[in-house]
Amino acid sequence: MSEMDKRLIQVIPASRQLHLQEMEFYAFVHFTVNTFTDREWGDGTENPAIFNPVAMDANQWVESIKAAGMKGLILTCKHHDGFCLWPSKYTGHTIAASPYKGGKGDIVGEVAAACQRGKIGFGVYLSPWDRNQPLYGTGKLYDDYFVAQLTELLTQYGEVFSVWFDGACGEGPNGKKQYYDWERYYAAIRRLQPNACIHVCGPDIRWCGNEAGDTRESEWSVVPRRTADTEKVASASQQADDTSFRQRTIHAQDRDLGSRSVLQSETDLIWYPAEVNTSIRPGWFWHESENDQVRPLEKLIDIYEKSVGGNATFLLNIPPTREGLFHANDVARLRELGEYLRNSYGTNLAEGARLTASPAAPGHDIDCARTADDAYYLPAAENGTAEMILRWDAPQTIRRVVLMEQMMCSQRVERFAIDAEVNGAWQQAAKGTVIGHKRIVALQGVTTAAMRIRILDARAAPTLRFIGVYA
Ligand code: FUL
Repeated sequence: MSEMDKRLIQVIPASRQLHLQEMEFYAFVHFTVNTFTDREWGDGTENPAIFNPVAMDANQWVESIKAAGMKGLILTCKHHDGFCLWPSKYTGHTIAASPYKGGKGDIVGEVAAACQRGKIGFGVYLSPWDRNQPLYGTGKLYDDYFVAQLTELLTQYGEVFSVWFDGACGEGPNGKKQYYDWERYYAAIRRLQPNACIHVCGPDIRWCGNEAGDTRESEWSVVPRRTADTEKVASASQQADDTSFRQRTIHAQDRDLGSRSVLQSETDLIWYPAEVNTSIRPGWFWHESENDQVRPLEKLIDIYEKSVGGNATFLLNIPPTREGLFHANDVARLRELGEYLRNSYGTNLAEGARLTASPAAPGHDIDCARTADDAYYLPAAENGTAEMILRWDAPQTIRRVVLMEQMMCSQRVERFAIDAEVNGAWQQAAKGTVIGHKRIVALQGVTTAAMRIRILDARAAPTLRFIGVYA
């Protein structure tokens, strides 16, 4: 094994990161005064009296989310407008000042309880940028305020799997900018919810670099530490005005974050996997005019297969209406997506196949790759290659192949190919670069009685935790 390979495979995920990667697909819910003003960004001057979701039902959200196969929900507890969906003690600009439940409501509490009942994860989005809070731009005083609110969210609502820190950032109500004490925020989260991942402007999960749902062909989880640093750049967002600026993760838009050539000269490497965040509609918030613009099923399948199946997690936003319900069009689309996923990935043809492979290291034979538990196949040779062959008694028509590495051994595979046996000879049916947590390979309905997977380049010996083959 080369010195470089040895160095690269030392970088492995923390258990909170592993857990999030296993969740794969989870929901974003954008809800605030904007839902009632028909805007995407509020300016902080909204009257709380406008907020009154009369048919609010967090259980309906959770049921729809689960029907789509999602494993968690991240709620915008406070967006840039500063309005709090829980009765924070530290500001009057909250749900307690709204007519909702006569000022006695707590939507964060309702959603957290619905997630617990539905046995899915609950996560919080708390916008550092607060356009209502007079302390914004004062430095430590605003940091005190922000940490106090974080503390409320992380101590009053049970286990939290995610704290999502947005990069959008501008001036507060006094025209001042705030420079956030990120390290202090991170320390509070680690102390109060050590299992929560801190996303985007945070050290655990990186932004994929766009909001359209695109994934790179090669999403690397081992990247230079500087990739996690933030910088301030002018916002490209439509809503931005001249004074807005955006705090973004440096290099978030670079094409190649972690190939061997990028990492060669880097000495400080971290585990920092990608998350793909996008909305089921054009906007993040609900707008009546977008009821007929719910994304087509085919588009959502494509994003799912490229993100979850491209070593990223998929965070899909569904905005509730003014009533406090997911709209019927979104509910229907989520159900269709769940049905597609269950039908497509329900029966693994690899289960009935004879499976052989290059000689294995002791305790890691190829049968370990039959189920997605922690056991994994590991070839004895450390030269970065391996071959696996599946044979069936009768030809099978194959549309999808799913491969998973064992992330506890780092991300190793750099290049692979899949072949089908046609008239007694191997023909290449697909090729790819990284596998990581999961790679979904689409084949155009290849009919064959034998399939071969070749790992062509890997850091040290590749690991294979799971092989799935689907009609
Ligand atoms: C952006 C925000 O400005 C949008 O409103 C939305 O919350 C999105 C997820 O992140 O930076």
